[in-house]
This record gives sequence, C-alpha cells and structure tokens, in this order.
Amino acid sequence: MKLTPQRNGDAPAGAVEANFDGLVGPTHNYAGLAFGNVASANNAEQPSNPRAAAQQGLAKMRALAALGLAQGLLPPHERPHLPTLRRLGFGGRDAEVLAQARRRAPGLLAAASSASAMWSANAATVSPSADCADGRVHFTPANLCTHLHRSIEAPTSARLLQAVFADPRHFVHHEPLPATPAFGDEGAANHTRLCADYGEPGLELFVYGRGDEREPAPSRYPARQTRLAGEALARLHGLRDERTLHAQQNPAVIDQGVFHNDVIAVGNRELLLYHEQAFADAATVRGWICTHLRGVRPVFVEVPEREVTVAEAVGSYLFNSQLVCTPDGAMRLIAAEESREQPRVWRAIERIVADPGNPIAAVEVFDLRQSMRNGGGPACLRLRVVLTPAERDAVNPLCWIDDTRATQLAHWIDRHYRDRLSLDDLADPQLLVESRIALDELTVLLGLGSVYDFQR
Ligand code: SUG
Repeated sequence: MKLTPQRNGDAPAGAVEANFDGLVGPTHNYAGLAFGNVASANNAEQPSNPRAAAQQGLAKMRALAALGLAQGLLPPHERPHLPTLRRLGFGGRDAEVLAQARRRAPGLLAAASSASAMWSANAATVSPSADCADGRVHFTPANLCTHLHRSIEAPTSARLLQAVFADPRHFVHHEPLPATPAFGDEGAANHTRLCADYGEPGLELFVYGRGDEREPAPSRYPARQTRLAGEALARLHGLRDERTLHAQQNPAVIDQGVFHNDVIAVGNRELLLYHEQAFADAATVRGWICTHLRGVRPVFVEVPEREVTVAEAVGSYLFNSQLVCTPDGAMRLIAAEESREQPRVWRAIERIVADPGNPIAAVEVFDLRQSMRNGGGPACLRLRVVLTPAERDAVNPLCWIDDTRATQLAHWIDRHYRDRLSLDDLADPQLLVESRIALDELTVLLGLGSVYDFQR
C-alpha cells in the first residue's frame, strides 16, 4: 500500500483535474502526414478502422469516468475540410473539389481529411484559475503551424472550447498565437503542471524544442514548440514568473521521434515521470521544481536509458501514459497496450508501481491501437483542465461522460462510422455526407450549437 503525501490543511477543497478526450472522427486514416513522428511514417497508407478507433477512445473515457474521474469529451472536427481545399484553389461543387484534389494534390486532400483533432492534448494550453492573475481558467488554442493538417484545427478548436467552456465569469479564451515558425505552438503536449493539490497555485513547466540561435536544435526532425510561444502563453495567462519555467527539450530525442514532450515525460500533482534524456538539462529542471514547489515535496521518477531506451519509449509510449489521481488520492498510470507488449518497458512499469518511493500505485492498460499507429497514445488523446466545483458546474453539462452517455455515443459511432478506410476513400463524396450527418447529430446530442463550417 502506497502512502499519499502529506497535504496542506488549508488547500481549497474540491478542485479536480478533468480530462477532455478528443472523440475520434469518421475520417480517421493513415496518411503519413506527420514528419518526425515515427508511427505516422511507419503506418502510412495502411487502411484504418475509424469505428474501432472511436470505440477504443470512448472505452478509455468510459473506464476513467468509472474510476471516479471527471471525464469530458471534445467532438471531432469537420473532415474532409472543404473550406481548406477551396482556399487552396479547388473549386466547383463539393464532389468536384474532392475529385480535383484527389487527382491533382492527393497530399492536400489527405491533410484536409485527417482526424488529427482527436489528439486533444494539442488542442490548447490550459492554465487553472489558481495559477492565473485574474482567477479564471485560461485557454489558448494551439496554432499547430508546423504541419498543414494540424494547422487547420485551430479555428475549430477555438470554437469548440468556447462552446464547452462558455461562461466568461470562469473561462477566458485567447486567440491562437501567430501561426508562424517563431511561435510554433502544440498546446498542452509540451506543458506540465506540478502542484501540492490541484486547487492550489502550481508550477507551470513549458518545454520547448527551439529556443534562441545559441541553443542546440534538432537536425533531422522539426522542433514543433518554441520558447517564444511558451513565453507568450505564460504572459497571456497571467502566470507568475517565479512559478513558470521554460525548459529545453533534449534536441537529440526530437531527432529520435520525440516530436512532443509528452512522448518522453509526464507530470501529475507533485510527481514528474521522465526519461533520463528528456530534457537538455534535467538537473536544472529538478532543482527549480525543488526550490519553487510549495506545500509538498516533489517526487521525481527518472527512467534511465539502460532500463528503457529512447527508441523503446517511442515504440511503447510509456511516457505518454496518463497519470491520474482517483478520488481516494491514489495515483494510477493509464498506459497503452504497447507498453505491456515490450518486456523491458513492462518491467520498468512494474518496478515503478512497486517502488514505495513514489505514489504510483497501479497501472491500467488500454487498447488504443488505431490512434497509436498514428503516434497518439493515452495522454495525446486528452486535454487536462483543472476545475474548481464552481467551474465544473459552468462546463457544458452534455460534454461530460458517464456510463449512459458513453453507451449513447457508442451507438452513435456504430450508426455512422465505417470500419475500413483507405486513402482512396477520402475523395468519396458519400464520406463527406456521412461525416456531416454524424457531426450534425452530435452537436445536437452535446448541445453545442452550430460550431462547424458546414452548419453556418
Ligand atoms: O501531430 N499524428 C499526430 C500525433 C499527435 C500526438 N499528440 C501528442 N503527442 N500529444 C502528430 O504527429 C499523424 C497523421 C497521419 O499521418 O495521418 C499525426 O498527425
């Protein structure tokens, strides 16, 4: 039995960390669009199963809700995104736009059809009210400007977040940062918060791949997140300088396929689980946390290269596990099946769970293969939002998941999703029609209003 650490007696009661998972969209496919993401490249052009993908993600949501966690969802985006194809010069009726794009620029059709919004860790950076100067929860949608297929997400993510977190007394929505390489921003995938208790002011750790010219940069793959972006986010959210750190990711791991920091590190409450090679200077990160974290002693779980190599971490997504606190205060690791399949990785997990020196008491394993084959693990699929009881009450109530809602969504998926999709299918006008019908129904189910372009 693991001990839960001593807490401050005067912590504001009741704040929770909610997970808002991206529901996988009807066009989920493997197009090899994400340069620097090993799984995306390895599975390019394989047929996909959108129905299984959506059900796998939903099963994780249902299970986390059943553990007593606050679990919400963010709906898929409209795909293929016709406004993007029209903006790129394809004209005529919808079916003609699709046919032309397929013929003349299949890569653009694939980019406009990606269901990548499922990885909601990239939807935005979120700072809890306890950290922000004005005492409200701040959201900045990520511009995702490194890749075309992801950059399309920003305006819809902004709209959806505003529809789910609508009350201006509690929630502040900023515009995405300028979509230019200097401000490359991939949202919460490069942002970790450490705290004694969710409702208390925490430390916000922004991890960047590209800083100023004097700092080493990756040479093979792009660094998607910049230091300038993290600094702008901290200013916008009104974070205190002494509680904010901008730390460099190790460029060598980006070149091995660690395209986001959440592929090599994960934090929760007072604990930071990370690979030895995750940061350019891990000792400084640890030292800063030790000096600045209030009310609790930080716990560092460093996994050495000799135990799990960076390649094994990228292959298994061990560090893309979610770390969650169930209502009894116990910490659990929510891992992908791939972590159990690699004996050395699984041994490392068993060691961590057995170690009395950290609060991780159990591991739960999920089959997320459809998402994993595009480089998206458990933690990629969720956006964390710390909420006080009043803020929780202000969230669109239809976007929370419980067993009944999960069953309703499972039926919705079965009714509308195909179980096989290849790249050729993306030009099928019927797929566009099916997707729009599905999403139209979903917006009613979730009480979101007209959030999609095709509804406006
Ligand atoms: O941006 N894959 C996504 C995976 C994102 C994972 N998110 C986090 N680590 N938080 C990406 O690389 C692949 C799409 C394709 O190739 O079809 C893709 O976009």
